[in-house]
Amino acid sequence: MSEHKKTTEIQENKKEDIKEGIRELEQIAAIRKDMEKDQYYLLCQYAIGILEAKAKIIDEQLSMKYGREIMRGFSGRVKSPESIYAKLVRKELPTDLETARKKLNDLVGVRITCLFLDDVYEIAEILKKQRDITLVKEKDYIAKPKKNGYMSLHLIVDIPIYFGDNFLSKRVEIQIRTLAMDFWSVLEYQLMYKRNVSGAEKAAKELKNYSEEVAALDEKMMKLRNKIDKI
Ligand code: 0O2
Repeated sequence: MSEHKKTTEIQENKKEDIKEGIRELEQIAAIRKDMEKDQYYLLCQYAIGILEAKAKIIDEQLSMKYGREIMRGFSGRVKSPESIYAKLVRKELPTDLETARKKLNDLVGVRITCLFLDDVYEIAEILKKQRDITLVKEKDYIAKPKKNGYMSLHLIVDIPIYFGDNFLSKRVEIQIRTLAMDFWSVLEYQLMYKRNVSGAEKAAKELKNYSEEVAALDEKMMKLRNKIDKI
């Protein structure tokens, strides 16, 4: 290929990349605009607030039952337009909020962290029994960790929101995991952004091994706690 042809091709590719970048930004802006309609954020925050109140009560209930600390953290987030867009692209779906509302389960997400492995399951059981919570899907990445080693219990639920004269159902993803699993996933999340960088593959392997160590440690700590309880 002649030098001139090569330069023209590079310039054409650059133009295409810029056009693609602009299209992407426009679609993210459209998602953001739609999220600003119909009190979307307020209703999502409302759902997070309801689950936070439930988590607080469960924490107190179990703390009284066992005479020890149960939960260590609660956080909630509304998925950002950028993250919605990226997930829709990953799933090869149309990149608009309407599709996201139909197809993504984690537009609203809450995370509960606790000290011990059995607490994860007890918290989940209590939540599942609540009359106003409808379980849509349960994913036990503790019993069956993801390929990369990710561990967490995910409950996809629908909860009712009463808002003025209106009633609607809001889907929320509840992630419940131990502190050790949470600590692990923070590092894995950072690694996700460095996937194709040199050294990332080696780090991913090391992290996968640590996931097994986390699982073993969680198990040992729970057994030790039981022994200490009997002393
Ligand atoms: P972000 O940025 O946290 O929002 P589904 O259609 O429900 O079957 P989905 O939603 O991909 O498919 O389900 P999954 O695998 O349960 O993932 C939901 C969320 O769990 C993710 O949201 C992450 O928050 C978390 N998660 C899942 N897998 C991993 C993992 O390997 N590492 C870490 N660190 N977190 C994970 P997002 O949208 O991917 O990310």
